[in-house]
Amino acid sequence: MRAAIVLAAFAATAACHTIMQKISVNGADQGQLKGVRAPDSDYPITNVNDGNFACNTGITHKDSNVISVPAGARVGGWWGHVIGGAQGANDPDNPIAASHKGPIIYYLAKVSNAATTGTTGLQWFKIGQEGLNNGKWGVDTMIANKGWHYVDVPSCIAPGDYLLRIELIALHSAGSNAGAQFYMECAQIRITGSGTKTGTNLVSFPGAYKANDPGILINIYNGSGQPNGGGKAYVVPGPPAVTC
Ligand SMILES: *[C@@H]1O[C@H](CO)[C@@H](O)[C@H](O)[C@H]1NC(C)=O
Ligand SMILES: [Cu+2]
Repeated sequence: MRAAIVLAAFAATAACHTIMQKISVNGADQGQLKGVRAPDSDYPITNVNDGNFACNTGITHKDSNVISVPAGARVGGWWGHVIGGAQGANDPDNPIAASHKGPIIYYLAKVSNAATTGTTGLQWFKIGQEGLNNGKWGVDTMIANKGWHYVDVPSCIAPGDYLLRIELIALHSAGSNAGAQFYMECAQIRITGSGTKTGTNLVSFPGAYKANDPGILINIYNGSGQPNGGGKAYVVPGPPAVTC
């Protein structure tokens, strides 16, 4: 009960959110907001049926860059509390408030032109994720890496244009309906190589998630208030990731 009251206070302050705003490819920083579609607002979406659940709402940062990504490359996403990173000096909530435990998940959708494509009606497939391992969440890894988190693009992905959907889910208030916070941004990429796959287990956004999925409607705290999934395995939302 006590934990619930503390959590409600966290949710009410609402000043501790995040935005994914740049990409790296095999360690090479692609530049702030280059090839990335991002909003100015760091607020999450909390309705899994939101029409803009694919690539977020209120997109104000969008250019025509398409980032070249060799199949098999390690791609990084970089989060900041606000656009640019920290909000003022010694911002304890940059890249995100440490309370915001949850997974980081990566999807691709094949498109004909990554710079110009819309985001409705796309078919997405998962390429990677970090949920909860030994008490450590994907978000914990991202904070420890100063805002960076990585995925290896499977080597079998066919060349061509894709949107890369990078999603962070904060579960600190997810014990009640619509309490999970979804932070997603999309990057415009062009995969090179000789792969042949354009995805399996395709899903739509919105559509792929239900409000009561076990990884979305979940009390992550154990009886001592530790955010360790209550000692149970955490089921990352969405379909299985593609395998080569
Ligand atoms: C909650 O988890 C922590 C470890 O993360 C453990 O030390 C503690 O005993 C657990 N509490 C309960 C009530 O299970
Ligand atoms: Cu927040």
